[in-house]
Amino acid sequence: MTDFATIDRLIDQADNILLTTHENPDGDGLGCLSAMYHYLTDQHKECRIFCPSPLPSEYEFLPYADQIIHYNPDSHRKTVAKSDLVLVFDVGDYSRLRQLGEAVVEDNLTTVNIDHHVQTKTGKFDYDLINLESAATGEILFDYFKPKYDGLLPTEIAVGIYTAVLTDTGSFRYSNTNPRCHEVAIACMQAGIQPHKIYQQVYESNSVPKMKLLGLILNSLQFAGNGELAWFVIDQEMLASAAAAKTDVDGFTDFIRTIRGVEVALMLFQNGSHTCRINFRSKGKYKIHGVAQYFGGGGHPFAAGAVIKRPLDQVSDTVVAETIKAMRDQQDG
Ligand SMILES: [Mn+2]
Repeated sequence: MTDFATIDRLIDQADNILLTTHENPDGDGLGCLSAMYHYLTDQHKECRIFCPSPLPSEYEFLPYADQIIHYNPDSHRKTVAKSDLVLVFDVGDYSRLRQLGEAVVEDNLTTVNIDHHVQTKTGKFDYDLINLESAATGEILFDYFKPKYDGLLPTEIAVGIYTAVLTDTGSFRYSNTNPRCHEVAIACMQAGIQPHKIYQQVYESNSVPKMKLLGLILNSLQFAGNGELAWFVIDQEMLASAAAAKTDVDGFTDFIRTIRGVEVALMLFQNGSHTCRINFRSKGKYKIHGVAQYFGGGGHPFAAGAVIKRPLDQVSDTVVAETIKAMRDQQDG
């Protein structure tokens, strides 16, 4: 396990620093990218941000959002090769860096992973700074930046850090919310952020197609395990009939979990003809990262997911059955 002093040294020695986070990025990973970009350019470092997925529109408000580039090997491969340090945020599973991760391995670049997930495969990064107690990777970055700015963060950094903690705690509501999250929020407010504006950008910018897709989901919602499991399928037909985008599915699993009596919500999303994405959210009675790991994914005890490289109709029954089984095993145990 590495420490902040080591990260300082690595940054000090580097001239071209690459920043990235996982595919289907969330507010935590993106907030960290934004905050770190500010810090590094402040330190007069050459810095680039490449992401394995496009930037979701609700995060376009982040400082330096225009610098968050969707990685494309054809145009960006040479820039990766020129980097001498890669800072990775919020990645518990190296494969979630997709082609960018492959390029980094090919070029034998020095990698640092700053994260709060259980690591599905260890030893993939040169340096790991993991704190499983942190509600968000942004909370770890807050601790990193705080002494550098004598406690008063630049507003640009505070926006990213606050967004990270806000989104990973579901607006300070999930079971991972701890006193530190609120300390971070206080410090970010003292730094001049406007929480209501960030909230509106992140949570009140749903598109009409996204809401139409939600309607289709609600109409086809299924229950199992004495009503404790609510699960739903999103196939390409539903996506097309709502005119929704792939990124529109984010957040639905959290919403379905809000139903009274539901302990676990499960999404089965056909995100290609031969792949599907599954998402688990638990209220806290059942841990669901084990079943996510069973399908090759990972995450946190109460929020996890996986990508399965098989057609949806071949996996849906198995995923539902394994989820029910995992819940039942925990009842017995
Ligand atoms: Mn996170």
